[in-house]
Amino acid sequence: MVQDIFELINKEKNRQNNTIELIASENFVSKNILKAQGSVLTNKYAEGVPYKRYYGGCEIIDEIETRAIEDAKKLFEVKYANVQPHSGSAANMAVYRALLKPKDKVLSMKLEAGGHLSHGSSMSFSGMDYEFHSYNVDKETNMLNYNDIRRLALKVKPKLIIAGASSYPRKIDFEEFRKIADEVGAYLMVDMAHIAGLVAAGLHQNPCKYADVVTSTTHKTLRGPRGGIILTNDSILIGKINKAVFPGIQGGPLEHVIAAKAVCFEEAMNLDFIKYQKQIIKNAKVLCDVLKMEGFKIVTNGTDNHLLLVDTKKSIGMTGKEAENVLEKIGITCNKNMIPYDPTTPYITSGIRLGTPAMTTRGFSEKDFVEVGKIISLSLKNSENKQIQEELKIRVSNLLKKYPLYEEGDLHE
Ligand code: DSN
Repeated sequence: MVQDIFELINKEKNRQNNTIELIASENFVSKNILKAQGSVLTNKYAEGVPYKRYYGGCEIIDEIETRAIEDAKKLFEVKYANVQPHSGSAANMAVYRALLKPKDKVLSMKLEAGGHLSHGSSMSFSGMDYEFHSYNVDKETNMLNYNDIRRLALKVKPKLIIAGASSYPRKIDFEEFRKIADEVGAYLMVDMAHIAGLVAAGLHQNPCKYADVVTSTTHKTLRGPRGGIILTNDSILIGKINKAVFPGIQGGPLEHVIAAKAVCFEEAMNLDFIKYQKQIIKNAKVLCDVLKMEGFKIVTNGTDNHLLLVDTKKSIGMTGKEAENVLEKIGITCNKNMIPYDPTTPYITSGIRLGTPAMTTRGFSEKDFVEVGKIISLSLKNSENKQIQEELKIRVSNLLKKYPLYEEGDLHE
């Protein structure tokens, strides 16, 4: 029955309201984004690009998609944008198809060092279709070592180098990557999915200045709807990219999502958005400091961005999987995560990844993240003590009560 679905949606709304959300790639969108994404635009087919469609009745859709493209270009100071990719992986796939032939060589960041599945994992289309080689982070510092990457690039001679990560807590120097790519005659693609909000706010180097192509999702720090975008300054590449997206890998664009992307870009141009992004970083630093004070080992010993990686195995002898489960029981959601040189598997892991974008949206400031850090520490160190876990559940609930998220009637009931 349809009603069951709406009951489940409502339950999920309650779960989001009643949980401290620390998954670094998640966020809470505005009501305007929810409204655009839940709109009648879902009814429309619009294969093609604005003003060159394969269906009639696209005159309004053309205006909406053009608006999204123009806003994306303005926000990231770039000449061309494709806003149609259904996801970050689809954006990456389209770029590979635009730039590469099957089996071409690509150099990207190792998954357990912080990379992404679509950057060449053997389990993903990327690793199956192209010959990926990977660079690691430094064994001592766990940070990117540009000399090592350069040496590897000279050896591999890739056609494409990918910069960008899913769990790297430090700034990435895209200018250095550009120099390496130029030296070996490779294209440079930056996947800025995690840090797109920080880039939009001017708090991280803008990869559009250095890369041939930049891909991103719109739903992480950027706080938009779930989806992808592709940006470039190259007038020839944009043609190839547009063709790779449609008809290459996708059919009809999701125009309701594209409208929501336009809302997201508008929101990101607001001064409040810069304040929000600054607070994300402040909160991540505080959470990191508290956990360090509590004796936890943090990968790279700190963070420059919205996330941190806790080495739970070295800190308290707990796998990431166990830590994720313990925290989930007291109302804190995070994800187990491989750490550099992790001897375990992605399903077990030696650590957890904690991100501050979602709870910063909700209104958490530094003092709240001090409390979050203390709760996490107590919970993980006393995982067998039921009474302490019960007390911590109450502390989680008290924190959440101060910052309501979606109210009754905000969403489909
Ligand atoms: N890898 C996911 C994450 O960062 O959570 C996104 O694809």
